[in-house]
Amino acid sequence: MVTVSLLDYGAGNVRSVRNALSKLGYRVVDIDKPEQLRSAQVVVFPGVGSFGAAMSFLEQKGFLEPLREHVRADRPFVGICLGMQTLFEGSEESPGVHGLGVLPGVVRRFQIPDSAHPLAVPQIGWNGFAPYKQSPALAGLDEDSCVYYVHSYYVPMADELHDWILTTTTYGVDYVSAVQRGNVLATQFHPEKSSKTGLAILDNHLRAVAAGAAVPRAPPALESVRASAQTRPRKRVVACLDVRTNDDGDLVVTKGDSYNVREVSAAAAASAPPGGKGAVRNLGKPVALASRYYEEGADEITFLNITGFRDSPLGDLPMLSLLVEASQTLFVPLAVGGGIRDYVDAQGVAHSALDVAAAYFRAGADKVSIGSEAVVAAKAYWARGGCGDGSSCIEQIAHVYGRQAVVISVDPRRVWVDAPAAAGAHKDACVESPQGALGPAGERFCWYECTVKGGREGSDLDVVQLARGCEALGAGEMLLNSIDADGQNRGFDIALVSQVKRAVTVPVIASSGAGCVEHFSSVFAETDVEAALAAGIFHRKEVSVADVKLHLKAKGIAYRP
Ligand code: 1PR
Repeated sequence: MVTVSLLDYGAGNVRSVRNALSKLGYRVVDIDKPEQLRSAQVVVFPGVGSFGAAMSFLEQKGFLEPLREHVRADRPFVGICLGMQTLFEGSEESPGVHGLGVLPGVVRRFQIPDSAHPLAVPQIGWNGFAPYKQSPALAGLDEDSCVYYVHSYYVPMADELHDWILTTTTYGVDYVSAVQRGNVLATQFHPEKSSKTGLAILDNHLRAVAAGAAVPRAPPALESVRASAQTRPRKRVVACLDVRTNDDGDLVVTKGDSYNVREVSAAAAASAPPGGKGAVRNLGKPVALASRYYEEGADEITFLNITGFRDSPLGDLPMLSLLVEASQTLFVPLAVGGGIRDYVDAQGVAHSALDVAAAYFRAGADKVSIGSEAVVAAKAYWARGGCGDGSSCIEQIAHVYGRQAVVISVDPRRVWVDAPAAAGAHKDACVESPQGALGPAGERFCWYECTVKGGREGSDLDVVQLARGCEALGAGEMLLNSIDADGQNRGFDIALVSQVKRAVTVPVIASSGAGCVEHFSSVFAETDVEAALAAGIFHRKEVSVADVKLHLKAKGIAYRP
């Protein structure tokens, strides 16, 4: 059995790399000392966080020289994401910080989106990889294969990299998405999050290394390094599981209508005690449902602890054990939300939002989504005149884990007005008759108020203010729900989605209201969102994730097969 030594410095989700390697049958041990690195059979370095933080970790632990020697000596190595970038001389992410310098060149930042470069930064999602040369690592993969990327910085094409480049990818620019020479492989994408394709790349390389046969075929004759073929980012289909305990204390996936998750049928009302409520709807067990969505081809899975605002987030719900279990078998990105905030537990011990997020990352989450606290943070940001002060949970989590790990879960509700002027400070954020709807008194305009505590309380913040404020504080993505559209099966609120998408440069996930496959193609055709999420139709088996993919294919929308 091959033993793989993992260079884990505790930032972000390294559990998934461990899980992927174990699933493939490798023995995984941790590297804690430079001597272990020197004697390691195979080293895997899944860098997470920022370039500067990764380099300072390597330096403090005395790993810089042993790692350089390991790669220069062509000993078996897999670098992932930042684990690839640190091989270079430096990065625009951390000016002045030296990389390992075993490969020439400096890592660059993607352009901030503008009309010439409309793609969101960070790149979060699935994209292709075009082989620049043939390698055992890519054996058996077809040309439509996709892998998962999460990054704001990239390795530019350069002639000096000619004999290193393994694959190239297009995201506004053509860049180097994997390098390989002999036993050393490093990928910008996350194989451990790239479903069966990613696991195949890891396994292919490690098997080839063990057989002494990892050497790729020679690259094409050098004229000037050019991308091998253009690739396309794919629209993501996300399955969401709202999780809570029911009245019997069981952890269940539930689903509401406009956020009411209790039965409201006449029969349920009749059986409820006087003044009581219908039972919490139970649509299944979280990990079993998530596994079904993974097999059906979900590009990402989101778990929301929908009562996290009122309970002790880490104590009252077994979200952590749920993540630990899910990440053992689901090799796509996992997001978790609910209760990311400072709190004091039943024993009087204080926990910060960063502690909660850290526990989620260690348990297997790739991203955390912040709801109620994001409203608090954005209000404070605007109250300071549009400045951060480092104290918000968004800033703190983004600082340690990177902005791509911080999603804002927005819970907006329509506020109807006769005319934009009646919306006061929100007049510029008014839209007319979203999806042809009118207010209860026939009002033609509305703005979207951000709510907290799962819609139980309103705020004087509109979605544009929330999205812009949170982006400025360091959020990397918006998960845009709609209390009005939730569970209605009438389609996404396109006016809302367009408004938020126009307001930010980070990726946006449209959520709430999907009732059929056509709603997915509409939201992708009518807005620029990167992803669309659904819950109810998947849980009730009215539509499968695979049905959505087939429909996107028929409509010519780029999707992950
Ligand atoms: O405020 O940071 O503790 O986070 C609480 C989280 O729980 C937020 O992400 C919030 O959106 C979520 N949440 C709170 N209450 C509810 C509820 O339903 N009563 N669920 C809730 C939000 C919306 C989506 C749903 C889509 C798609 N549910 O999760 O999956 O609307 O549904 P559909 O396709 O069936 O229409 P914090």
